[in-house]
Amino acid sequence: MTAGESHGPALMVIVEGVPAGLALRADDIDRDLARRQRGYGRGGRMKIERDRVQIEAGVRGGETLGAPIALRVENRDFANWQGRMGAEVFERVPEPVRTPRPGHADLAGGLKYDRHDLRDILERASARETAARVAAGAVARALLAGVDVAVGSRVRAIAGVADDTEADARAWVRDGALRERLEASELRVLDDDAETRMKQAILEASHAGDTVGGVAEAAAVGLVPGLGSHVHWDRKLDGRLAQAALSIHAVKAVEIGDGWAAATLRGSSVHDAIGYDAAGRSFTRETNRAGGLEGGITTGEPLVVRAAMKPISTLRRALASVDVVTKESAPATVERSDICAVPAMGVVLEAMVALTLADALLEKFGGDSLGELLAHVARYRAHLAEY
Ligand code: EPS
Repeated sequence: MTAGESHGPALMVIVEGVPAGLALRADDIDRDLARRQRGYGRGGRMKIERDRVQIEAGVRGGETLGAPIALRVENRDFANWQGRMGAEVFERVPEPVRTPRPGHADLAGGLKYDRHDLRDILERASARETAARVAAGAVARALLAGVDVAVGSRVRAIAGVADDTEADARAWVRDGALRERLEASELRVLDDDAETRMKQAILEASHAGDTVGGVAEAAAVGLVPGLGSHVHWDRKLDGRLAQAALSIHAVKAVEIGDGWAAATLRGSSVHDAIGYDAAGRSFTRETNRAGGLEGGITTGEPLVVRAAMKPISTLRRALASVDVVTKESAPATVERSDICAVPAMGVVLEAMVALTLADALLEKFGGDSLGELLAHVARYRAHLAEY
């Protein structure tokens, strides 16, 4: 559970259920927080913040205790919002936000929570909250790394410009040249030419007072077959991943494996034929169009989830709106904002995938300590070889 407003004192998150004995350092979390802050097309806020985690509880001497882990990320910008944010009664009522932005939570949230200063909605609806998710996701990532699972992301498209570079997730998620290329790229892409054209589109949108969206892909490698389940709708891992991905700010569509494209093809060119590797005593696939999931269960192939982000709804050239008090037409509120946050969304998607997979892992294997969890996983791997 996260808490925190965009311009409040801090973002917080409590992560529950992590076994004892997992090595966890603030540096591991800060690395992901920094990755979330990057990307061509970000707004002024990222120049103010230097997101760093404070581990407040659940970790002692660099190892988890099995207790709830409490994390805090300070908002440096809070210093600039004295008298307008914070829990104390205001000395002077701050200027209210009264013209909702089409596409943001402003109007729907204002109606629902009966607030006429829409700042009461937008502060919590802001994508700033994803910093807390990324902090929590880094804890999940550390747990997954303990069972040799790695999660990464790449940007697939921005403003209609695609990076169609074919690359096996096993190659770009694990450390190596491709991963380094992704981390060095301002837009987290593999294709330099596509990156140039994407940046141009972002720049043009910026000049026009507009914003752009796109698609990011997250992949997890090293998974055992058997996480998730076919037996109930809410235990199917694809459904749970879709919920996790769609909960990210501005994400409007999710795709697993070949997703939408599979709907246009024949079954014979969609499903992944099965083979057997006698030496490795494991089942094999030459293709992975299913994106690592069949029947809501991991197959052991790379798990591939894509999320489509709409353009950010704060437009410098504002769309038409209505003052929620006077009901008169007025341009929508303009808050400082990003032009494009697709690379950051990819890092958030990694966090949501990691959290969902960590849940599924603990559900299947359990264990109060890391040692117990690893023993359960080892026994299951031995069963798979004997199957
Ligand atoms: C964000 C922080 C926010 C926005 C952005 C994401 O900070 P501020 O409102 O001070 O500029 O930049 O959120 C949105 C664009 C939005 O519409 O909510 C962050 O930390 O990622």
